Amino acid sequence: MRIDIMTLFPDAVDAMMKASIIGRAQERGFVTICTHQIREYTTNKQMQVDDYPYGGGAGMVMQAEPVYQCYESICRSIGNSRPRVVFMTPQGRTFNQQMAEELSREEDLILLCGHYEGIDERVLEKIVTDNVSIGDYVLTGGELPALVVMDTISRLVPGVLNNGMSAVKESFSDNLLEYPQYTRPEEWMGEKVPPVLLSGHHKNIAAWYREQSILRTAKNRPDLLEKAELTEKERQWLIQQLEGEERHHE
Ligand code: 6GU
Repeated sequence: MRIDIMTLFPDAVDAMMKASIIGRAQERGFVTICTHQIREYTTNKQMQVDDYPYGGGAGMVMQAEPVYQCYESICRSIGNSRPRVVFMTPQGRTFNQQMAEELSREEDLILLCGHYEGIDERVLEKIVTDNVSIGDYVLTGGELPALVVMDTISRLVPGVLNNGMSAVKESFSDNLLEYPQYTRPEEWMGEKVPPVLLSGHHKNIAAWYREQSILRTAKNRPDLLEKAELTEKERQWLIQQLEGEERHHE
């Protein structure tokens, strides 16, 4: 998969994407991430990309032309194909795992990061296919959201994670959170690892994982639990657990 990012801060994006698992995925050729400096597509001497908003108001607006020329240059460099263009904006649809799975199936993808108070609407109308936000809070620019989106998408590309299963059976795939995990030593600061995990009884261990996932989701993300598929037995068990804890706190 290839991702092209249009930004005013390509160095910041490059630095982050060189690190860790995504950096290794790039070295091994599973994903290619190319940053593009929008400023390089200005035609004025000062290389200015922003200007005052028509109608007045606070702040500056990024001009249409440099963004458009940057986009055209990317399309030319990928054989004149027209990939989806994702504009990172707090006005977009809230990003989630399902959107990541869908985007990870694209061969090419372009991410557009805005700054200042926004980008001239006319270029957005011409090139943007998807508007994506990462949550209900406002950041100063689209770079951090673009990094979030790229990290989430990249790890779903086949081959990026060494263990083929690890991207599948995981938080959100079944609307349940991950169970707690433990490693050596068996006792740390007086706290022991749950005995079932040392039992070697795989069926009991799997059942314990499932219970812990359900319990965590109920406590931390009741909104997710409503979408999870629990058996009637599991629902009854959960009610008992939560009632038991309530008594414990009294
Ligand atoms: Cl995509 N951009 C900005 N500037 N702020 C955000 C966002 C995006 N998503 C949440 N807040």
